[in-house]
Amino acid sequence: MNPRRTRVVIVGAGPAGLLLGQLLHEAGIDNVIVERQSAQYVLGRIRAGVLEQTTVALLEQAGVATRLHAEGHVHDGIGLAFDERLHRIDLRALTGHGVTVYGQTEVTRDLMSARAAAGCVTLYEAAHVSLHDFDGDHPFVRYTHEGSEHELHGDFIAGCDGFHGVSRASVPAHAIRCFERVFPLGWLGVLAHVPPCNPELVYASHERGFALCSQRTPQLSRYYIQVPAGAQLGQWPDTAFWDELRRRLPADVADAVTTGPAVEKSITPLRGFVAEPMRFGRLLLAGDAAHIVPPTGAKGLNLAASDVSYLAAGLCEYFGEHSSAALNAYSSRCLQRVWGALRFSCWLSGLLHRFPEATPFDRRVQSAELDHLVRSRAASTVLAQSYVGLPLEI
Ligand code: FAS
Ligand code: PHB
Repeated sequence: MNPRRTRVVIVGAGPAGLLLGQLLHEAGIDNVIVERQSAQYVLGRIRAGVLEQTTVALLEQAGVATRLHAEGHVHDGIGLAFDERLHRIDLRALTGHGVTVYGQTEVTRDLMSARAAAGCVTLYEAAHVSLHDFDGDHPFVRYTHEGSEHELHGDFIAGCDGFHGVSRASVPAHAIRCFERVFPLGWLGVLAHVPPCNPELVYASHERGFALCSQRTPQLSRYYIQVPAGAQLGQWPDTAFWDELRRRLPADVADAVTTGPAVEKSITPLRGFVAEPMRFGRLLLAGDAAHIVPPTGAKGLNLAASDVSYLAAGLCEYFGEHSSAALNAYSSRCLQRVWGALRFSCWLSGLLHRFPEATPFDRRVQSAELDHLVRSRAASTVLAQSYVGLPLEI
């Protein structure tokens, strides 16, 4: 039986939608998630791998951090590789914080399990989702589920349906302003059941292009190499990927790379995108539905979490104290953090990648910037502060 009414209708069961649903449930606020895909499909998407301490704290608040603490790995530093050398940025010494390596897939799995245990309603494989009357006081969502059409009414709609979702697309053009920068490159990512080549992540800047050595567990590694915009997976058999990855790493790091069959391989275009504002009456956007950041700074998932933190606080204040102050401040509060993350991610992307239009002069400046970054404690501190993430101002 599909419910007809709830407090908050959440569109999308990715990390943003699931985390919001869990925080609202913990606060006693009824919510229903409407998701286009199956749960298996959602879990099959391989995405982020690095959690800021604020995201870890949010997952603890949501009661879903047990496995994260048991299986996640706290990293106190990251490596920057260039000019055939590996330099360590000591995040913990510079900021007092590290980051936690724990895949988005596992975060999603933990949130799905908690939601099912709580008996909250998630309507998977809901088709033809449409949003209605969110500029008034009685918004609702229409959708098809198991062959029948349904309406779900609520006090608010949370658009957590990602970059290609229906929520942002439902906002009239005159009410929204979008900002976008598309980089002329993408990331070819490979997930393989092989041990990581280095105890911590390695961001490599090489004349052939950027490479990233990341990981999920001591037996599961995630690697990326920069590819031109429009590159096709068919051009990259596993052997070609591994050869190119190793060419872009310092020899000792390359020698430590264990190759193996790709269990997942995908290409992600690099773009920055922001929709302003993030609230339209009783529709509030969160996560990738409102913004996309280049994955270089490992911010996408963490921004989705901070949006949700602000949104959950605003909805709790609305339903608990009959005040709209926090909801009225939601968009500006999120956007300040979003643009700060974009500043960092675009800067780091510009520093580490090779751009076709770059002149020899540009490349010398890029090298000097990398050199300065590892020689200057002040410069390393600025990088480390942005990478571990700033506190949430609730
Ligand atoms: P999501 O896109 O994760 O979830 C949206 C959900 O809404 C999906 O389940 C979708 O099926 C559903 N949906 C869509 N349309 C719908 C509709 N009409 N009706 C109902 N449901 C609908 N971030 C990093 O920090 N590091 C990375 O390495 C990284 N790699 C990425 C690789 C790829 C290919 C992509 C696309 C993103 C990557 N990101 C990365 C960013 C990513 O992690 C996002 O920030 C994160 O998934 C955001 O979560 P959500 O906002 O929940 O959006
Ligand atoms: C990942 O592990 O997928 C990952 C890690 C760090 C990044 C981007 C992606 O900056």
